[in-house]
Amino acid sequence: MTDVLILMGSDSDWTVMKKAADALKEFGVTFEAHVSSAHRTPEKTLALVKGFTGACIIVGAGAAAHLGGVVAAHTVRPVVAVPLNSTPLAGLDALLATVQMPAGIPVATMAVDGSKNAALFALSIIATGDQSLRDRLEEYRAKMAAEVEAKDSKLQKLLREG
Ligand code: RP5
Repeated sequence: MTDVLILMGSDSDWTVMKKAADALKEFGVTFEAHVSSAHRTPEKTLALVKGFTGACIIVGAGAAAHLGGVVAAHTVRPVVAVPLNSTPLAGLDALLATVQMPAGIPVATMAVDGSKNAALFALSIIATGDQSLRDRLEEYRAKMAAEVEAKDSKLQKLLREG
């Protein structure tokens, strides 16, 4: 059983969605990733969702982007969606189609192209039942904070030196 299922509407989505896969890898969380479209391969999408027994599903899709809603309609597992910038509307189309889900079927929507946060959000969900993963997420944030502090020290030094 893998922890996370990543679905994307097209292989053209992989460049962005790979960042989610990389973040999951970094935390040692297992995943499978598939190209499966809500409208081009609806039966395959349904089979993948119904067959998934892990914790969380991440979807990435551009354009009308109903993949998140369609996936969420078939599972009560948490669905985290990444609206993708893949049309002349620069992701606004995908964002609105995903974030404005009617009440009853929630889809947790990240920023346009926000695939890394999708992985981190999925990790937070999994971490509710996994102390060691929770600790690693705390360490990750502490490291980020230290990096910001280092950048500020550098800026302060520059300002002092005029
Ligand atoms: C969506 O249409 C996909 O998620 C992709 O972002 C967009 C364009 O797909 P391709 O024409 O590149 O296959 O379904």
